Amino acid sequence: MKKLNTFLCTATLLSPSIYTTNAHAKSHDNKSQEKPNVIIIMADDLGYGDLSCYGAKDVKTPNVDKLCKQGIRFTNSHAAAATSTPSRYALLTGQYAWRRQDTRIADGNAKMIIRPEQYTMADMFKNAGYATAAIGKWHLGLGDITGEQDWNAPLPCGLQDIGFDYHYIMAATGDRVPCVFIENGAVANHDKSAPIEVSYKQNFPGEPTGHSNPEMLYNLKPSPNHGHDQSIVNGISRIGFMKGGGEALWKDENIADSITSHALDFIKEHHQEPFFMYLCTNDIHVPRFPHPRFRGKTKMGHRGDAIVQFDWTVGQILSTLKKLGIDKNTIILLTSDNGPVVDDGYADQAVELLGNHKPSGPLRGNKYSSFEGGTRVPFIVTWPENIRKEQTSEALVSQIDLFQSFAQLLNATLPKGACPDSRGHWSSLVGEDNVGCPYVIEQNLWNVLSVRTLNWKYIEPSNGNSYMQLTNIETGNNPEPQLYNMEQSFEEINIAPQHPEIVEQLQSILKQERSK
Ligand code: NG6
Ligand code: CA
Repeated sequence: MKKLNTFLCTATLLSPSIYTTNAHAKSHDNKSQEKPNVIIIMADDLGYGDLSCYGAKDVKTPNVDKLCKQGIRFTNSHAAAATSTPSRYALLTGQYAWRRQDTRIADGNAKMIIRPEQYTMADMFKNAGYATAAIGKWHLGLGDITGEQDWNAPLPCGLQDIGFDYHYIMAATGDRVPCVFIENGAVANHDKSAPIEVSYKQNFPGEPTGHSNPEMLYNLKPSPNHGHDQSIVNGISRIGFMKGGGEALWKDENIADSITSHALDFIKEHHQEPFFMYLCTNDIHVPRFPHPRFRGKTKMGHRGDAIVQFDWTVGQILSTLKKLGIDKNTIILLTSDNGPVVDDGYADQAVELLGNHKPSGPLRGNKYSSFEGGTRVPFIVTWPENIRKEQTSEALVSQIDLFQSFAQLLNATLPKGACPDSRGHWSSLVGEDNVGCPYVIEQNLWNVLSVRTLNWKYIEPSNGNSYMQLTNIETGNNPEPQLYNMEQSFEEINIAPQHPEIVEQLQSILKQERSK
């Protein structure tokens, strides 16, 4: 049974004094419009150093920079995990993904990982009277049973069961089948003449793959040994096997346009009521294959041009909000699900053309890693009506805390057990507190945990490889405990042997968290 009891979960507005975090809040005649709209713009694999407002020189992101100037740029901001599925799970549920066994990078035919009885951030907004939408990359499973979805019929369990009124999503990633959009629980633009079948076990008889038919890869070829050499869609081979799709199949060069236009439509349709939009771009995940109008905008090839395409999406959102006159009372949070990676499976020349660009800026490690580059991500918060512009905050913040922080904004009463790991830090998000939370926990690809405080970083010992050859990434795995003084130098010198007392303190935080 669905968990929602709207009587128990009513959420009311905070008193105006709490809303008015700075002096210039405006009054509205229409009561419902006092509630700010909330848009989370979640980029994919965008690194701490990939935006010009975070120091990138070889790619210009004027729209994100403009957004950044309108509010607060956070410099010590973290995703809960170094890969997509656990990171997004934590954000939407307020529960650390490592508490569950089934939250690793999901296949495109994974069952819905967030179960209908779980209370999500979208449920909270919906109960507070918001129109809610998820648009773009999903990657948290669909349907009731893994591998058993009928992609030619409405799915039995979907985002409508976890608080989203509307969704237009990619089931998993651009590099995983099925390569179609799902709109409100069914394949968008479904083509009856080409029924869809999906398998992550075996190919369908007679269907070409990147492995057996490399001559069909007219758009992108896989990098050796990564395994993106299975079904071919739009001249690009993927992870997993699919058959059919016909007219419904996406064209990679149009994905940003499709996601953006659906986001703009949702905003236009709901601009007269409060809305919550979870907008997840496909950019800049692989396969990077930006629209021709963005090609050559950087000297970094598809990876750089995909950043420009991401920036365009942000610009479209900003100008639409402005045109509709709702920009001032819209909160935008722009962030990324995990750190950057250069070669993540396709021969798109990202490595060869990288030049001096540093996707994770000054940080050590990249996507997948326990080092900061894995989980420390861009994080910009704006709300022109109530947040002072041009601020930089060093507060320690994590995406896990967004749920409870938005609950503070909404003054929401949450059901028992909701968002168990999320802590309310609204004052940090609006720039009133520069310290943030006492610690954040981060998870790498191998489920190794780290504890980050304002000054320290502890990485627990593990037996995994210290280096991921495929992606050329330092994993942070080490059989010895690691301790870094983050005030002095990022993660250069392991000083665990010199500071057993601090190691012990941070270990006890982990132990305590694990035992919850
Ligand atoms: C990895 C894929 C990578 C990417 C990642 C998910 C291989 C070798 N690599 O397993 O290409 O798809 O999963 O990325 O299969 S994420 O950002 O969605 O977590
Ligand atoms: Ca990602």
